[in-house]
Amino acid sequence: MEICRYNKNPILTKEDVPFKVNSIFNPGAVKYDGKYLLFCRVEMPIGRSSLVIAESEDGYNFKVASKHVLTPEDHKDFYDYVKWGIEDTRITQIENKFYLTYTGYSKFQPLVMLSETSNFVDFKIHGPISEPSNKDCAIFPEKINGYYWKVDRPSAEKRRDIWISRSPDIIHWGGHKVLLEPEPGTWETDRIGSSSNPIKTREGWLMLYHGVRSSIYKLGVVLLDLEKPWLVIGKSKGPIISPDYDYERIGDVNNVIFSNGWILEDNGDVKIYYSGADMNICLAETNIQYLLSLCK
Ligand code: M1P
Repeated sequence: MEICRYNKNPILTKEDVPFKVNSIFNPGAVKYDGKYLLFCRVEMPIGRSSLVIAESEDGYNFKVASKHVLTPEDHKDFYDYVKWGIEDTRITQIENKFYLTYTGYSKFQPLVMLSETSNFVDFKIHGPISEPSNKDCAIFPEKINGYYWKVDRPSAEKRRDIWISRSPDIIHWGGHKVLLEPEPGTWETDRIGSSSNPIKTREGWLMLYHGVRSSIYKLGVVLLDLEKPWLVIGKSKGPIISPDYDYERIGDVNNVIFSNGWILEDNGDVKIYYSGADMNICLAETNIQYLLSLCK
């Protein structure tokens, strides 16, 4: 199996949202209580984003909830950091809790927000876990060497690299290291960012990431050492999926494939939820063995 787009893509567009939005895109993904949940970003007519849940029994047919699950206004103590929107959630389950990292956007520029939930109804909002400018944060699904670990993408001057850091309590982070730099002169030369929370495999932590050249967003995959997750042990030689279809090429931002959620099934199949052109939600399917083979 290579990487197969679902033949009914896109699986969600703004017409599927029961209230007025500009677009629905960039969902975090998780399986909860036997159902597939997408934590979708909806850009409201005013141009600021909130989050809404779409739910499915089978991972293909989703129904969007009739109201938001999280809005900037819900972030009472942290409103100044999310006033212009909350965007692009990554969801990680650690034991019976789900941790959500997402971008808070405001006049202070993007930063990483953290919330937790155990039921997707009540949320404990912890607030920023980075300074600006930072985004594309994903937390590893278990402790390694006694620490929680995350990847993120700080922006400094002209640098856009993926960094890794660790925490004793998931709130306070340190030990920052550069994990991955864009490969000069290739499809990812301008910037990279982590796409998804890493998946544990026997061969290492598998992580999806996006790379950009000339504003064209594509996805790649990288393999990290199991015990020393700051070591890259393999990487796809090129993009694994690129914007080829109209629903990926034409939209609010042309030529974008962006993902921040994937789901590993018990049989090793992987559902990659992604967005085309910052406008819709699509699905591509593959499996772990194939993704690992790309990193050799
Ligand atoms: O327009 C494509 C994407 O651009 C940004 O991603 P990044 O800063 O990582 O390059 C994000 O704003 C993302 O929401 C958007 O889909």
